[in-house]
Formats: sequence, structure tokens, C-alpha cells
Amino acid sequence: MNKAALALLVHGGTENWSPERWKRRFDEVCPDRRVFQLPDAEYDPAEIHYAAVWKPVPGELAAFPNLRVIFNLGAGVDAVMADKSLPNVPLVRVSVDDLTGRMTEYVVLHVLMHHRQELYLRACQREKIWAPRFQWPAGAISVGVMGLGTLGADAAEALRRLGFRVAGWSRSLKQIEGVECFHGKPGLDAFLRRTDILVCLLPLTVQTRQILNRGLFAKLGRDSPLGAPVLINAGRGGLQNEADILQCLDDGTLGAASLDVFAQEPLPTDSPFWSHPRVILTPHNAADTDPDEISKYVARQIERFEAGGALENVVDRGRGY
Ligand code: NDP
Ligand code: OXD
Repeated sequence: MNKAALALLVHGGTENWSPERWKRRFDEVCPDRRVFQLPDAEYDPAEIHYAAVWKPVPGELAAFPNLRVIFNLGAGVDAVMADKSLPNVPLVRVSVDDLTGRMTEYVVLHVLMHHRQELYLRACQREKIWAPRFQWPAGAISVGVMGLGTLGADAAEALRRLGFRVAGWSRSLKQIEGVECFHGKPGLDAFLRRTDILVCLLPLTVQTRQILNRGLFAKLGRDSPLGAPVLINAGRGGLQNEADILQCLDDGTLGAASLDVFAQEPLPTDSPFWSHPRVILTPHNAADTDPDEISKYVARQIERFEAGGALENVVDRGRGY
């Protein structure tokens, strides 16, 4: 007999989010379960007990009267939480080593790009100029990671191993060996003061929306060999005030930025970020969700749940992440 059915609602459009690819994967990892790829599938809403989603359209999930669990196919749940009619069932997010490793690669890559003066060196190469500048050691740079959850804590550890002076900021107090931990509003200013490269891996919530703004950038450390502080944001575009970033880059409040996420994605072609000489831009691919890994993760969680076990990585709806 078939087990309870799963609905797949994937919107987004990029190659990695091909609904057909997810459908094939879920059919493989849930062979005894019917998997309906919406909106096209013929199905009875009452038989849907599980939904696996990416950027579902508000109202879509409310159509399933017997829904038991929603699985968000990424780590950040801001798009799901924006649905005012979201059914009151557990919402599970992604927290897996595969995604964490990818994000740590992105963070290390971009911290090193700025630390090792890659923008300057690439410009020299384009102009055929042989002009090495003094290169300071990693220990001369203080990196501050906003968000010390699954992703931030791992990135902080990797940066510490490379020799950077690493601090982190979170809502609740953390203890990570070799990482100076700050927390809450009272800890924010001290965290920013000692930070030369700011890495943002916060979730987008009511509390964190536009937290990356001029007021915050003005509090960052200015005494490092970098000359001016650097911003790296791989959290969400809604965390940043984009007009402030551009103005701060132009007036020297910020020296450079690596941005993976934007308020509007895809980034419109007329955005000044595309051609800004001190912006390194990536198209929201800091840490791709791998359908092979994540479909297995969801299938495992469903099996455990049906056997009476607890779901993992359930979102706290009150906190919003
Ligand atoms: P977690 O939920 O594990 O961690 C979130 C961290 O942020 C926690 O340390 C939390 O504090 C902290 N935090 C949340 N709200 C506040 C606040 N108001 N003040 C201070 N700290 C706060 O999330 P992940 O690490 O798994 O993911 C983080 C985000 O990364 C996702 O929400 C998503 O937006 C983004 N992401 C981006 C990707 C990309 O490709 N660009 C890919 C994957 C994720 P505490 O520990 O005290 O709860
Ligand atoms: C995620 C993402 O949240 O891909 O996992 O942005």
C-alpha cells in the first residue's frame, strides 16, 4: 500500500531549482509514496500529508486540509513565513553538512579575496602592471560573523583555523573555542568595533530586516591594513539597505563588498551593483541546495516521523527562523 503522499511545490526558476529534477529525486528516495509535482499534477488535496517547498506561493499550502509537516528545501524560511495563511503544522528547514560546507567555502573564498587584495591584483593584471603591495598576515584582520547558527559557526571555525581573529554575534550567548562571542543588542557595538571584515549569515526576520545599514557600517573598525571595512552578505537581500551600501562604498565608510543576495532577485540589469568596481557579486549561489542530498534528508525525516520519532530542525515560528 502507498504511504501518505507528498506534494512538491518548487518555484524559483534557476537550474538548481528545476521542479522536474526534484520530482525525479523524490520518486527515487520515496519509492512507496506518491509524489505530486504541483501545480500540474492531478491529485486530491486531502491525501497530501507532506509538502516539500521552495518559495511557495502564499495560500498554496493552505489548500491541504490534512497536511502534517512542511519541509522547506533551503535553510532560510523567510519566503515561507511570509505566507499569512501558512498552516499551523511543523515547518522543517535544511541544516545538513553538504550545505554548510558549501557556505563555508563561499565565506572563506570571499574573506580571502579581500584579505589578499584580489580586486587590486586583478585590476593590475588587466592593465599588465607588476606592482605587488605589502601583504599582511591573516592575524592582522578581525573577521566578525553575524549569525552563529549552523552556517555561521562553521564558517567562523574555518576562518579561525586560517589564522584570522574571529568573533561572532548571535541572539543568545554561544561558546566556540577561539571565537570571541557577542550576543544581543547590548553586545552589537563592541562586536562591530572590533570587526574589519563583516560576514552576514543571519536569517531574515522582523528583527533583522535592513540591519546592514549606514548606522551599522559606521561602527565597524577602521584601523586594519584593509584601510576600510568590508561587507560580505550571503544571508538574504532583505537584510541590507542597498542604497546605504552604495553610498557607503562611494564615501569610504565601506572599502568593498561581496554580495550574494539582493532585495530583488534576479538582480535587475540596471542595478549599479553589477558594474561597481569594489563589489564582488554572485547570483545567490553561495550555498546551493543539492537535490540529491536534500531529498534524502527529507525522506529520512518523514520515515522517522512516521515511526514516532521527533522531527529535526523545526523552525521556531515565534522567532521567525
Ligand atoms: P540558523 O538558524 O542555524 O542560525 C541563525 C543565526 O542567526 C543564529 O546564531 C541566531 O542566533 C542568529 N540570529 C537570528 N536572529 C538574530 C537577531 N535578531 N540578533 C542576533 N542574532 C540573530 O541559520 P543558518 O545558519 O542555517 O542559516 C542562516 C541564513 O543563511 C538562512 O536563514 C538563509 O537566509 C541564509 N542562507 C543563504 C544561502 C545562500 O546561498 N546565499 C544558503 C543557505 C542559507 P541564536 O543562535 O541565538 O538563535
Ligand atoms: C537557502 C538558500 O536558504 O538557498 O538555503 O538561500
